Amino acid sequence: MRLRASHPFYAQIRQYFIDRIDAGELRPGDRIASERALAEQFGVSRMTVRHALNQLVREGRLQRNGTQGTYVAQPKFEHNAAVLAGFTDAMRAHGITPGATVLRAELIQANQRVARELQLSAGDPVYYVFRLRSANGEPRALEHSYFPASRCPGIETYDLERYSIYHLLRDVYGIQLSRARQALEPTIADDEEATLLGIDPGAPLLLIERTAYDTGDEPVEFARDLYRGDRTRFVAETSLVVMEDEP
Ligand code: 16G
Repeated sequence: MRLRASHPFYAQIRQYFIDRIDAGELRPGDRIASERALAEQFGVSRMTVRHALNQLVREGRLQRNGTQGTYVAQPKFEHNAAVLAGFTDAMRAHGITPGATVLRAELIQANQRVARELQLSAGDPVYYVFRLRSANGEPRALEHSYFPASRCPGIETYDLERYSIYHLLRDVYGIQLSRARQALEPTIADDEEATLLGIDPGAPLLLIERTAYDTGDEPVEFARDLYRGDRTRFVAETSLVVMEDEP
């Protein structure tokens, strides 16, 4: 492929890989030629090649395997944003083994934001659970979840690496979730988040905030979850809402 002088070289190399992946000429698991070989092929510096490859890795098109090389990544996991499911159930539904590492699980006082979401007063007791979630052993998301202490006393004493919190809410506390309000926005990983998720600081993350309600329409969870942008897509099916009074 001849690069055009009018466009940044790294952007053209990035597009070249995107086109070949989308066309199915490069398939998940295929190994990408070395930086040196690509630099020669395109007649550019290795720095320029690396710039393009780094961007493709951040976007989840390519994946690095330690020092062994760079490969075409598996397609991103699609979370159905229109279905209220916990991480465990969402993964199992796709034959993926979910994992959890508990980083914190403690009784704290709700701050203003958490209190507002859970319809409590600031300072009221809430359980805070901070977990690293994995899919088939690969880090996927960081979950900060808050539950009103009065609804699930002692939840922190359960082994939250083994049990799904949504299953505990249902089976131990008799809480039936019925709906959730979710907001999705982009953010980037800070140093700590990057280390935990095994990505570079500054890599894209999807922040999803969820307030989940039970069948009595009382909020039972407020969560701030950070999903790896290179491995995750949120998909929601919509249908046309016909507006009355519109011409
Ligand atoms: C999901 C929820 C999170 C909940 C968790 C429970 C989203 C965006 N977040 O990650 O709010 O705490 O599931 O998972 O869906 P568990 O049942 O596996 O513990």
